[in-house]
Amino acid sequence: MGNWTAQEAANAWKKAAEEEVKMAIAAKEEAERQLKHGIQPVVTPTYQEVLAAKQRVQYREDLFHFAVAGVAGGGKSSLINAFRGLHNKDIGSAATGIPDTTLTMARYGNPNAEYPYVWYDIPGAGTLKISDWQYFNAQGLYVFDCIIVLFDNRFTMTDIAILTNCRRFKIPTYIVRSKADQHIRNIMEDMGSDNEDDEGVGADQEKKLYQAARQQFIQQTRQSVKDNLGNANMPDQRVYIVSNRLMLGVVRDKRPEKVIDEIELLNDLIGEAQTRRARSDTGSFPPLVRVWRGGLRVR
Ligand SMILES: Nc1nc2c(ncn2[C@@H]2O[C@H](COP(=O)(O)OP(=O)(O)OP(=O)(O)O)[C@@H](O)[C@H]2O)c(=O)[nH]1
Ligand SMILES: [Mg+2]
Repeated sequence: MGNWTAQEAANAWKKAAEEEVKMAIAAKEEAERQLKHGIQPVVTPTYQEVLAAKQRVQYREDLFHFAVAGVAGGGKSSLINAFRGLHNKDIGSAATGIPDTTLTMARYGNPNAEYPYVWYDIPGAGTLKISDWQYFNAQGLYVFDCIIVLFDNRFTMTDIAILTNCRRFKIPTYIVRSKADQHIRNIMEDMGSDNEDDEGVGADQEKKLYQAARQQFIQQTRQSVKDNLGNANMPDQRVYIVSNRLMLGVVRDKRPEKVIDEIELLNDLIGEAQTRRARSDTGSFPPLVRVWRGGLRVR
């Protein structure tokens, strides 16, 4: 081999090395671009992982497993308590109100063991130091039968990430906005309500203000979810607007006034469980009216 060919070989080698570096940079840039656009690497759990995740959550074929996911402090535990007919301070209820209360997944059966529903309060994605898609898989969220994505102030990319993952695993999802009572009160104050005088002269004015604030809150919530889903190229999906206390009232058949979507959410969730059961043909969930003591009445 002469000098020239050695030089040529060296050049070829150098060129190949450069090419390799170029490709590595391109791959890195592509990964970063995808990251920036919230495109997640597709990670499919293995059969063993699914089994382990089911074991962790004590999955049972004869139960319907609802998970409530969302930001820390958004009202997940409070909503689960309401679904179970419990006040936040009742014995057996999920702890609420302490920042980052729920750091590990907690499981809550229905107080009446006869009812085949079980609730999971899962830690907010923001409370853990892992990315959105790692959150979904790390928490084993793919084993749940239905996932409620709860948000309080902003419908975020984290919420979108959960919905995207649910689509991948064909898990039915419900988008819920919590604390409607608080949000409406805030808007009323912005509109000039003094928050007093429920009776006298100002009562009428307050009622009108309430109606206006409520209308505005509902409209803004529906629009912002629609926009956010659209921006993320997700199909449109209903958002259920609720307050925990009114949800509790509905569950306890107190027929509270001022409900927004509480009754429909409860109905639709139970319907979801019943549909699944009908599909899998392994028996049927109790009819709606037997599910919660007192039953439900649709508006
Ligand atoms: N006004 C109002 N307050 C609510 C509602 N839901 C929850 N809260 C309050 O919001 C605070 C947080 O509620 P939690 O249920 O603890 O929220 P969380 O999402 O479980 O919080 P972490 O477990 O810390 O992630 C508590 O003080 C609740 O009382 C609601 O619908 N209306
Ligand atoms: Mg909690």
